Amino acid sequence: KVTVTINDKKVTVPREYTILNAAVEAGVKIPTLCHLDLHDLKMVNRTASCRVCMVEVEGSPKLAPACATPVNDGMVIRTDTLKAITARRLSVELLLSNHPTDCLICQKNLQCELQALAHQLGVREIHYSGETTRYHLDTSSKALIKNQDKCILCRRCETACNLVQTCGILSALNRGFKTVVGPAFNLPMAETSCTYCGACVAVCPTAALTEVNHVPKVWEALRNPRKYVVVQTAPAIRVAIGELFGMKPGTIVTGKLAAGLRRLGFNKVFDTDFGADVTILEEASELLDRLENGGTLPMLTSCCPAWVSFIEHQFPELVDIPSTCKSPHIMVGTIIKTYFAEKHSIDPDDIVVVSVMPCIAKKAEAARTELAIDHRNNVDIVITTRELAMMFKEAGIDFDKLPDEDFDHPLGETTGASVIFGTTGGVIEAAIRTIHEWKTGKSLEQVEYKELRGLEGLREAKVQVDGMELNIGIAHGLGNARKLLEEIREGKSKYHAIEIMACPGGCIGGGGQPYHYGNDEVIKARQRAIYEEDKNKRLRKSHLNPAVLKMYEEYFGKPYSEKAHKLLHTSYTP
Ligand code: HC1
Ligand code: SF4
Repeated sequence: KVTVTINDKKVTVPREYTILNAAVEAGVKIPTLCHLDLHDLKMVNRTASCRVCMVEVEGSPKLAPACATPVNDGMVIRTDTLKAITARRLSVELLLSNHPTDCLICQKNLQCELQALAHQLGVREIHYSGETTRYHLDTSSKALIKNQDKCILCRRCETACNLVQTCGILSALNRGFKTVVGPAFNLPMAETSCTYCGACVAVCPTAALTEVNHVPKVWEALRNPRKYVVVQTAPAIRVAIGELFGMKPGTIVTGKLAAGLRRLGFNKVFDTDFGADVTILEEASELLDRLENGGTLPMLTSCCPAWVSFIEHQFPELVDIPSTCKSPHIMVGTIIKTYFAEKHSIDPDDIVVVSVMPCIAKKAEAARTELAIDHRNNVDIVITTRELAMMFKEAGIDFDKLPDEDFDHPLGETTGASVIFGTTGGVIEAAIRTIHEWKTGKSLEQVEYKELRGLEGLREAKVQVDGMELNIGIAHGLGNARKLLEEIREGKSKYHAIEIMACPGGCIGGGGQPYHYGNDEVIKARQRAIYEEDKNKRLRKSHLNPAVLKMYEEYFGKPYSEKAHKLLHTSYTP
């Protein structure tokens, strides 16, 4: 331990701390911009490129960046001297001098960290002017927009894409004033192996990387009297969207969410969790089939589209190992345009399915032609949690005053097993609950598998099921997934089943969720809320969902039937 003094306050901190870490302990706020430290998720950006956190260290003629300067015993630091304040303002003004000031119409308006910093420092004038750089807007992808004009070269996206996700798409090109961050040869994003995981979008402090905005398309569908517009919402939305209306992270707003969607005018408000329950029935059947009939092992979960795209691009020889199940929201879309449409005599061509997802990769997934049935996409529009919040605001819906309402039935009836899909570890826990009861024929009393929970990037557990020991692996973050895939490729994997989610934390940490601004307590609070929501559910096992069982009886026959295969499963393209 070492003792340092910051603004006259003494603190004793671990030796490996930076001045910034120590300042937090001392209760002294140092502004930052490029810095990012999601400690538990192991996403740390310490490039010290923005020079906003400059502080004075006694005895040193030069200012030091607090984020990248280690503490020493006896160090005396001041963050509030005229010299430090002037340097900070200078850095921000220089950034602003080459940054568009169209804040009013920017996708990140009021959510931009550069804007917030300029406000915090009281910047009212930019004293520098000179050459500015202007680039072409990259709208090539179906999921994200890259606006180089708004990039401040903080390198957070590079850290997320290269160090955490190991995708290697984004890096600095050129030198000096001409430096840009982009794919090799500055190719359009759609021509790269980008998985659209959105990890870069989640950490970009400005609007240099944002999701493609599909809100206008939803309004257009809702305005069209000939369209029957159905919405479904992912498990992770209900524990996060409240943050955009001033609620604490981890506030569960399931009832308000259903009520708000109804106010927007959707014909039906369904729940993706229904599809998660169906996924479990299909995926558990598939795993048992592979275990009992010598199929390919380990089986990998397939609900995360960024992860699917990652395996297709980077491990093409392994595309036969993920489960063939379509993801839950695609299943719900399929069920709406087949079972539900037939039952209610609605022409599927008149139905518009809108998915509200915490994820930007779902936008690209919904457009995949191999998921279509009779050349018809099952999900027509995907909007993120943030986009839905914009719609509520635009419609003047006072979200926190909404009453609690239920989803519409039958595709709104769900279990706790489907809720936990929203966090890392949840899909496999849900599957085990069902496999256990199916194999033993006995009711499982202890449904919470604590050994599958947590935020460690790679976790494993042995689960006993009817005398059979299942080795389970869990990875979240594509860098962690890569490690498990390399083991499989080398024939060294000991697992029977593996859950993979591309986003650190799982869907709760998705690239379409309210920004966490580098605070991993936000992700932890959402995770706690997911488990609490599961606890509050009357039914906690997918195979007991009465609406799902009724649908199988009326339409699919049984899980993993030929019809289920045709409509609810897919294949992957190496
Ligand atoms: Fe997810 Fe899923 S859990 S992928 O993480 O399997 O996006 O929330 O909707 O489809 O159910 C996301 C979340 C979501 C699907 C489900
Ligand atoms: Fe990299 Fe994911 Fe961003 Fe694509 S979406 S550039 S893979 S971090």
